[in-house]
Amino acid sequence: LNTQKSGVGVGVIGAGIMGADHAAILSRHVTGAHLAALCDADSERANRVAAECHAGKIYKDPAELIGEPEVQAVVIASPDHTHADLVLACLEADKPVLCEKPLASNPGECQHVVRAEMKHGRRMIQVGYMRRFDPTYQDMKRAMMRKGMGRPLVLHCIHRNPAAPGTTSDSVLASGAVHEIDIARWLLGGEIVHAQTWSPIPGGEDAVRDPQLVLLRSNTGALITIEMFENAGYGYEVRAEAVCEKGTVSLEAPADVRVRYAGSDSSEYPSDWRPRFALSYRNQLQAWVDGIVNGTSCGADAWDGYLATTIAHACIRSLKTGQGVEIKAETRPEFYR
Ligand code: ISE
Repeated sequence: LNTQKSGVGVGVIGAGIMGADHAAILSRHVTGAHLAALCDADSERANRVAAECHAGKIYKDPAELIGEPEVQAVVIASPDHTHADLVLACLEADKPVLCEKPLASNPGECQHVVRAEMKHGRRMIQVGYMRRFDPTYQDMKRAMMRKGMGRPLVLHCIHRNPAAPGTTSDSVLASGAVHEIDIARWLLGGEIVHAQTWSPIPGGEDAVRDPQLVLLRSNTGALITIEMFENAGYGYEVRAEAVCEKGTVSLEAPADVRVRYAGSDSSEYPSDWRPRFALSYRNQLQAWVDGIVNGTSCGADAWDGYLATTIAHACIRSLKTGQGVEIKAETRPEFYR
């Protein structure tokens, strides 16, 4: 456990599943930083996580954590609708921030954050699209780019959770499918210009339309399918397959242990995403801290966060209207190149 108060002082906002995970990673696995403070509206939860992770200070109010002099950089892991205001407060305080996905609740708020960062004049924001730091996705990208593989034509993505309490038809896309949207942009290059969404669950006042199937088209001509199922019941599973001109590259659900017994062959699925992406979260936090120390940036930036949310909202519109939705391909601003 890193109980030394050396390196970058990091404050974590939110002590829920992800906040607790980030706090634990910071205190156990990240070098060059320490967990300076933790904040949650629920004091009991904050106290418990702070004790487990040796957080220096505990706050209820995120504004106080952001203002704390020992906090030099901030991780935001509070509910999605709070992200934009908290990121803006970090910019205001001139503190680098790693914000859990999505960057904000809607494209307009994301745009506001992007403008504020550009006005600030220095790159301060990383968005927690941690799959970019996952060794298997990195291997997949390398394999897709190998000489002779040819152009990627189709990318199939499957993303299933055993259960996601509070799922809404919108959150399946705005909170779940955003991961696929981001990783598809990262794997394929190019920009997504068209979205269409379907669900086998008919729409209706209280209907939670889960699962959903999304078809995206990139301006490279590539097609992307996303099957998003938040309440699939059996376990956590993420898979992908890229179909290129001369071959395919597939990312299987890694199963570490396989049991052959009594005439059957079985393996287990994790009960949520943390074991599957444990290394990604560690690598992401380490790279973020290294970037702060070296003055460089990495991972998904605020522009990527804006695009992921914009595309997810086009998917939401398509689900509601039953029509395909065109997405304007925007040029990445100079500031984010
Ligand atoms: C969850 O909301 C997340 O954000 C995780 O990163 C993702 O992998 C998981 O499937 C989602 O339910």
